[in-house]
Amino acid sequence: MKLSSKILIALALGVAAGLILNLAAPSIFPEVDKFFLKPVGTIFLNLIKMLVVPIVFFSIVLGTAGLGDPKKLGRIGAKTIGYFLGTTTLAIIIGIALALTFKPGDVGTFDTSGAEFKAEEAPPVSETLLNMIPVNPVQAMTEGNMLQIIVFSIFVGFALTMLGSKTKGILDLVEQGNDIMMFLVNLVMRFAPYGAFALIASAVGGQGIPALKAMGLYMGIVIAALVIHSIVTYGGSIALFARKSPIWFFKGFAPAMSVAFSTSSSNATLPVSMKTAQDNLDVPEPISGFVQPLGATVNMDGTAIMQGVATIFIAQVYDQNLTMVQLLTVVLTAVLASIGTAGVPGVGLIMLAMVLNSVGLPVEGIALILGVDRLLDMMRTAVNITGDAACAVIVAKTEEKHGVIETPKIKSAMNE
Ligand code: DAS
Repeated sequence: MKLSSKILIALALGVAAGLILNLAAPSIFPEVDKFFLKPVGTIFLNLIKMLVVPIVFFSIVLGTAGLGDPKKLGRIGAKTIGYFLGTTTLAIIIGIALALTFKPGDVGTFDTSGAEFKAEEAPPVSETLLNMIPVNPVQAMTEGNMLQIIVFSIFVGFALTMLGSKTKGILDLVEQGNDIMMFLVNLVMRFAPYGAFALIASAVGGQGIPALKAMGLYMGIVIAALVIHSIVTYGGSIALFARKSPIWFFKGFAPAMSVAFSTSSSNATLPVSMKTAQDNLDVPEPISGFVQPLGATVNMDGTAIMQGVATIFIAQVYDQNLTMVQLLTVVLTAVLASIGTAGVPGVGLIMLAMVLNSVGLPVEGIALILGVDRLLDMMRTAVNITGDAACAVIVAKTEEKHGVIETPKIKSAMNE
């Protein structure tokens, strides 16, 4: 049986186990969670997180060097950033439109008296963009500063391109380093079904059922917007610009989406996202290695959708009608806020505080949606990485006429 099928079955069993524990045996859930689910889930998470920094470095150096001349790098960079900004803007507009239509904050009564939320200070976007140049690349790697690692890797890859045969040995070394990392991804992925089961069972088992009921409409709107955006924006752009079948795309990328769903982390899923795009979606390594790490950090359409719906929901709960200018500010702030915040669990809420601040809405309103955010984070993370993969497929297809270098694919255990 294919690995992706095993992961999907593990997810289904995990949801069932979580619900049974939550509804039939809530008293034993904490023990089961503490001594089994959390440890298994954490082992899986740490195994793939272990690969993130080296795989981002090797793949972007290889990607940038593999693209050859700087003109091609510039063209691919422009296409990538253009697709990211366009789809994120579309995502948040879909979220806002649905929330304004179905008014989740107007139905039912929400107790805002005890609402408090300590917003972690997210750096202003201008500071993030200024700091993307690493003063100390090694420190950037030890700290896992994704944007700085990406920028440094692009410089190294560019240097390898310009130095050509003089640094052929280094390029071979980087290529071998990338092969090692991709082999380790395959190895770690054999553990994925167990990790996925434990992570989803822990999330569902610990979910307050009353919170799910109270926030049903809010959750329904976010999920509807995620589905609409995935089908219309990603499916539509794959069909239009890559001339490929959306079903082929979603089926091929399913293994990565299931890992993103389990881990709620674009960053942690990155090794799997790249391997899946290269193995199943015909994306050459140089393009996958350039587009997907960048996307995992600066492209978060699923998060933008949550922010659009949550902002309107909180405005409605606090009876604040947002003007068109304020709505446009929300769109701009959410798009900018997603740049620089790495894809880790819960980052969407930190960025939401920035968006609410930008239109003078009370940040403590986030406390209202906190109870259901864990489950929504799983879904929006799967959408975040799917947008990156859609971009990679489209860039790869539109670059074919320029003759992008194909690199040998490593036989993947995922397809066995
Ligand atoms: N969990 C984040 C990610 O990894 C998304 C979010 O928090 O909104 O993409």
